[in-house]
Amino acid sequence: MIQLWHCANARSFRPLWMLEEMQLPYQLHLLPFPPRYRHPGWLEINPLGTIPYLTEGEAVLTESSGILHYLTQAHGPTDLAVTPAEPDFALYTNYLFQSDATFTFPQTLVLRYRVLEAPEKRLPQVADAYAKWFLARMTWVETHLGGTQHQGGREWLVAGRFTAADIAVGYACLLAETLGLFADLGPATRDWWGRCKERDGYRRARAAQSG
Ligand SMILES: N[C@@H](CCC(=O)N[C@@H](CS)C(=O)NCC(=O)O)C(=O)O
Repeated sequence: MIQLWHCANARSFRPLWMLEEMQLPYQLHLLPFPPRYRHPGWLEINPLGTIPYLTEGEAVLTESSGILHYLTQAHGPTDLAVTPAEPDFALYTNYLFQSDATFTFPQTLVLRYRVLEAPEKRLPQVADAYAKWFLARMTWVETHLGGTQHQGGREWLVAGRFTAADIAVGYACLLAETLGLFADLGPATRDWWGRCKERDGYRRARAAQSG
C-alpha cells in the first residue's frame, strides 16, 4: 500500500493529486506544517524534515515531481505520462524538473520571508525579489500556453492532453494563490489553471486533505 505524508496545500499536494488522478489506493498521513517543528519524531521518519514523503514497500521518495514520474512508471501505463515516442517527451520531462527547481523554489522564499518567519525575522526585500523572480520564470509557461495550436493557445501544457506536467507546474499556481501572486500571472496561465482545477482528481485531492 502506498503511504503519503502530506501537509495541506504543500508540495505534497502534487503526489496527492496524482494518486487521485490515477485512482490508486493509498493511505494519507496528514501532518501540521512545518512537520519538522510541529510533528514530534518527524525527523526520525524523514531526516530531511520535509514533505512529501512517500513509501511503497521498500521504495522511499521525497521529491514531489519525482514521485509523479515514479507513479506513472510503477503503476502505468497511463496517459498522464508522455512517452519517449511522443513529440512532446522533451518538453514534458523539462516541465517535470522545472516545476520545482525553477517555479516553486523562488515561491518558497516568498513564503518563508513574507509569511512563515516571526515578524521580526521577515525580510520584505528578499520576499519581493523572489516574488519577481517567480513571476519572471512563469513567463515561460505563459508564452508556451499562449502560442500555437493554430495560435489559439494550448489547452494543456504538453501532448494535447492533461498530464503529470500539468499537475507538477499547476501546483505552482496553487501556491501562487496562497501567496497572493496569482493575479500577476499571465491570462493564458490563469485560464489553464482554471481548467486544471475543474478536474475531478483535483477536487478529490482537495477533499482528501480536508480530512
Ligand atoms: N524539492 C522538494 C522540496 C520539499 C520541501 O521543501 N517541502 C516543503 C513543503 S512545501 C517542506 O517540507 N518544508 C518544511 C521544512 O522545510 O521544514 C520537493 O519538490 O518535494
